[in-house]
Amino acid sequence: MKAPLLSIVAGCGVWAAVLLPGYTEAAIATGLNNPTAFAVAPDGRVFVAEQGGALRVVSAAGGLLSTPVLDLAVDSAGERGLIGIALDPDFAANQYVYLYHTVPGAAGIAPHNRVTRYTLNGNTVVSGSETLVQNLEPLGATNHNGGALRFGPDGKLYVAVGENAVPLNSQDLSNRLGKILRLNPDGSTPSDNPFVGTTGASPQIWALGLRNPYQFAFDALTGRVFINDVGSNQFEEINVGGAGRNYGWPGTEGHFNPASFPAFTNPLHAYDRSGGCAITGGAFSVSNEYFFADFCNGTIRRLDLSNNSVTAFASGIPFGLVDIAFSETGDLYYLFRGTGTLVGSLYLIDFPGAAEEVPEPGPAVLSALGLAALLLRLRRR
Ligand SMILES: [Ca+2]
Repeated sequence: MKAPLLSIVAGCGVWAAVLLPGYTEAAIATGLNNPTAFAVAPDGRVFVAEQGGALRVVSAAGGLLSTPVLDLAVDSAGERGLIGIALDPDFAANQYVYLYHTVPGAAGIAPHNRVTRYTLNGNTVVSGSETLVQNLEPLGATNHNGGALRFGPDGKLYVAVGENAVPLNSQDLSNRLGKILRLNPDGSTPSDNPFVGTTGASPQIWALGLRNPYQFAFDALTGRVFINDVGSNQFEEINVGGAGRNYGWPGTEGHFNPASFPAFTNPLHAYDRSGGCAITGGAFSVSNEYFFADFCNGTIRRLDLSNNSVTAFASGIPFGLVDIAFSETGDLYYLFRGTGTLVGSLYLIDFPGAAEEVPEPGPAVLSALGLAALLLRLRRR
């Protein structure tokens, strides 16, 4: 990262993550109030969702803008609230941002999660641009909402939905709880979804058998998708996404004998409570690795996808690590929710060496324009 260009927040070095030799970190923004998720724009801005409903902007130069883009009225009880964000693959042109948020209950209406699209104009929202994408099921419990939104390389909007603390929802195709949904960006259902035509099934379902898929990530280089499913009292899972796959909750948790559960797909990696308590953010590097974070023990680890071995990458981050993603320059952001006297913050871990000159492609695919820019940039070196 080009450190001199960044406005590093002074006086907030309240912890120092333990990093591998050669790696350094810096606070890019502090003062966030219970942040839950973030998205990196092609221009280097970072949009951060706060649970209470505000969408905040971290400028490309670093530093949190004082005025939110918008401030939604949400139900933020328990794990509800503004808990997911995605930028349109064509964000630079259309300025579309998609948010996953809990609509408060009202007379005759139970609280429920909703995906809404807004159009931005700079760091403000275009008045009247609010567009409903999808309303989800009425909620009972306040926990297990999922919330992550991602665009796939197919241009579809994938939505992670928790089982709302009713485990049997995850195996029930008649509702969308405990599933990954696949939608057209306008909320309509793609005709090639796996359960289109299955009697009694919601055609929006793409994968099932998940408990609380808080975050998931697409690999921009290969198109594969990994789903991080928060476990109950046994294992945190990284599952390889696939149309129609069933990841087994609540029948199984963690690895199992396939002969016993032939309908289920084993996780690629699972770890027990000695390795943390809740898997949160995941991000693919350009080097065939998958980085993943744990909420409770403040670690970011990396899964080497050439041999599925896991090694430590960062530790010593306080309780409350909620999301990670690579910057456009191939460095790694992590989002800390805040706990006690420690305020919510966005940090950036600088990757040394040549890797920092290789941009991590955007959330969907490396566009022709992006490829041209990359080639131009490499040529200039
Ligand atoms: Ca599972």
